[in-house]
Amino acid sequence: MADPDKAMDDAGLTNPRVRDYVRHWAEVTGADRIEVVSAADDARLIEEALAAKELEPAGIGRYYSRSYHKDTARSEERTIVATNNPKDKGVYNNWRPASEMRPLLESKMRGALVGKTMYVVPYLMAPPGNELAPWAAGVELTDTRTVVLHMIRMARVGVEFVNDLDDPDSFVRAVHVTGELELLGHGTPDDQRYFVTVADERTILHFGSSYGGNALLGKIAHGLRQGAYDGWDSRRFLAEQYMLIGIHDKETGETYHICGGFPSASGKTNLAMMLPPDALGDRYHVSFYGDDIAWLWVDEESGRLYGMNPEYGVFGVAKDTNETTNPTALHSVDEGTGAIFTNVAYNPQTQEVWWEGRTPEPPADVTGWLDWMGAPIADREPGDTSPWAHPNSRFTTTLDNVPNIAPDYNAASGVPIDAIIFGGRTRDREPLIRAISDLAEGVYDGLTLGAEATFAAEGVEGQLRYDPMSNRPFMAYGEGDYARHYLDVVGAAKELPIFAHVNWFQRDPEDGHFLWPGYRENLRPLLWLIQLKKGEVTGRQTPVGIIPTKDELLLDGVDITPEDLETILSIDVDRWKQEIGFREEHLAQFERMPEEIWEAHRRVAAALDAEA
Ligand code: OXD
Ligand code: MN
Repeated sequence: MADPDKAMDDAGLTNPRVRDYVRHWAEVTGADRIEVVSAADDARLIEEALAAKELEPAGIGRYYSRSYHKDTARSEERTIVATNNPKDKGVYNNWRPASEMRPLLESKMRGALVGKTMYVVPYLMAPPGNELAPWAAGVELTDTRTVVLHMIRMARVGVEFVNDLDDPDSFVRAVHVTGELELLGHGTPDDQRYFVTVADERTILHFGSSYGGNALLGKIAHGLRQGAYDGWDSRRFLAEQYMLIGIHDKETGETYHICGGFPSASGKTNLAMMLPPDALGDRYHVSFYGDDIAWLWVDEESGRLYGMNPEYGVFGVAKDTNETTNPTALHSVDEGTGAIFTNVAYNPQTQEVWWEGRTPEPPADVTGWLDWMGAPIADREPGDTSPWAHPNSRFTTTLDNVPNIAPDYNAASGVPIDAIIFGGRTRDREPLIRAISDLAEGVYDGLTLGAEATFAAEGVEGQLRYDPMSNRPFMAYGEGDYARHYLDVVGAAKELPIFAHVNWFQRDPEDGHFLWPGYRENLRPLLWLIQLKKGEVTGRQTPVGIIPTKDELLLDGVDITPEDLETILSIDVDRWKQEIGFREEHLAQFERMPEEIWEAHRRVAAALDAEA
């Protein structure tokens, strides 16, 4: 058995409540060794991980890791929010009683670290000194060194973030035990994996995975689920799966901040890392704050809505990241950045990595290349076209490696939010952008956000898989209460942000081509949105929001036909009426949906009827 007190003394971990917690779990898990980690341990831990073959070199100052082949993604069906109050049950949060989950997880974790090291990772999910920092401290206990290395990249890590808390008890207790991955019955009726947030006890207990989305507990479990619950419980803030960017106008010297949610595979990371199109680059600069999480609150002094990215890094999907889609991401994982790649294809002879969409064709010379499971590509049967990299393969890198990181990303104050945008992946109906200035209509729009089902078999043709605010997998409490809280937090701002819905993915019904070129050009509708908020343009009112006129969009240098432009700036009233029916069913599932949201729904429906 380890000596937790000695390990904590040596590391200068003084918070008495943290010490109690570490002692408790050292005893439960039976860990042989305890190691308290800070960011300064990174180089040593990297060396140890290389020596143990948990990592392999991917060029100078970059690393490669491979996970167990069934452990490559978040598992939504195994993810549970537990509390002591059955009223917290929602449609999406997979609620269970805390009294059932806590003992179950303790029993799974009991004795699980005999012969192993328990790493103690104190972290902060906020810029230091931020107004929400009291909800941002946590201590992850994990048995996996590569999880520690990811946490050091994704969160601020060190004992200084928990030693001097105003309330020494106000940290999230986040316990991660990987378990014997081969024996967990992935996807069978006897699945042993449990990813539980006991939200009203501020305790996260994750058993059965070392994949980032399940194992980096600061990120999704604390940064989203626990953060959302705390924000509601305290009535102070929102924790959202949003990207956050700044747009700087070099001519006027002003900077605008936009945050927003996009369901998976709708281009959120690419948007967050966007460069301005060449024609606008002299005037505008886009800066990156974050690609995945924003916490939002009203700043008391200015009365404005503020936002910050609680994370310290990017855990991005590698697939389709290339010079066109996201050159910024490629530079953020250059040699020397300390980036870690997971489940991409790897060539141990040349130390190169590759993933689908990195280049149009895979490397022509397959010598030495291994697919994400470690199988040589050269041994494949002719005609085997299975991907070299896992579709959810990832890169992990810290924020300051991102070339256009905002200069004030670490500022305690956070930044004022000018606009909140939602964007799905929709092949028809949704115009390029529609702006909404009414709060309830904006929140209603977020609640009815969705993405097209990927395969027709998954749903009715033309019907979305709804993903309210892109938070469906992270909802911590009931959706009606969530809507109420969203209205209250944002509604308390003296100057409301403008809302908008964007869609980069409309297609031609005949030949399927994308009507809008996307990527860097996406800055143009966002600039229009800012101009609209400032009263510099008026747009055209439609039943579902204000859309730009052709002349208002800065279109110099854009490759688009007049017909395609016409389509993405118009509203298909019949398709929208069909959508209203789907929305009604979607919203009706949720208890306690505020009347303001239903009124917004009826207003939009009536405006569409009047249009017909
Ligand atoms: C996610 C992620 O799974 O950000 O959404 O990794
Ligand atoms: Mn995400």
